[in-house]
Amino acid sequence: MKISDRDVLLVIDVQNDFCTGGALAVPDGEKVVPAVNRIAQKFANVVLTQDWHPDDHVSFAPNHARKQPFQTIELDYGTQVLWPSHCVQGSSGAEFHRDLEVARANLVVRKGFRRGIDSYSALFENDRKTPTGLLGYLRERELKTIFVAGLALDFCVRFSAEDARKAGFEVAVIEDACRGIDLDGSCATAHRSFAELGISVVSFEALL
Ligand code: VGL
Ligand code: ZN
Repeated sequence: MKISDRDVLLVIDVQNDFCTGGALAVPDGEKVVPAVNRIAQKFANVVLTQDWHPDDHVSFAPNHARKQPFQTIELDYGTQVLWPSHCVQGSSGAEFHRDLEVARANLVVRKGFRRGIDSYSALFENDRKTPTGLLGYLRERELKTIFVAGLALDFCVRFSAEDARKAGFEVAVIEDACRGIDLDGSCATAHRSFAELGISVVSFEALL
C-alpha cells in the first residue's frame, strides 16, 4: 500500500490513562505505541487526539450518585456509558504515553472538554452535531484517506472512523495498531459497522 501526501494518520487517545496502570486501561493499550511510531514515519500528515475532560465531567461515574463505572445513563443526546474518571485536564493520566513520538504530529485535537457532553469521535461530540473542528481542517487541507490507529478500537477509534467515512473520506482502520475495551461485544459491533460503512481494515505491516 502506497501512502500519499494527501493521506493522514489519525492517532486516537494514546494517553497514560488508557494504558496499563491507567484509570481506564485498555488491555495492552501501550502495545500500539511501537506500531504507531513506525507507521507515522511514512506519513506527511499526522494528527493526534487527546481525551481532555474537566474533573466534573458528565461521563465520570463518581460524579453520579449510586452509579458504578460501566453502567449507563440517559442524557439529552442518548445513552452515555459512565467511565472511571480519566484523562482529567492537566493530569499525568491525560498525557500522551511517554514513548509516543509526538514530534511528528502537525495537529493535536483535544476533545471531551465540555462538562455536559462526551466526545468519542475526533470529528463530532456525542450529540453527533457539535464539531471539534477536525473536519474543517481535513477538508481545508484537502486530505483524502484517513488511516486510524490508537485507543480504544470500539469507542473513540470506531466513532472517529465512522464520522470520517460519513463525511465522504476514504477510511482505513489499522487493526493491529489499535486495542479495544470490549464491553458487551463492542469490538464485534465495531467490526460489523466498519464492514457496513465501507471502512477498510488493514494491518500495519501492509503500510510499511
Ligand atoms: C475513550 C471511553 C471514554 C476512548 C475515551 O478513547 O476510546 N473511551 N473516553
Ligand atoms: Zn473520555
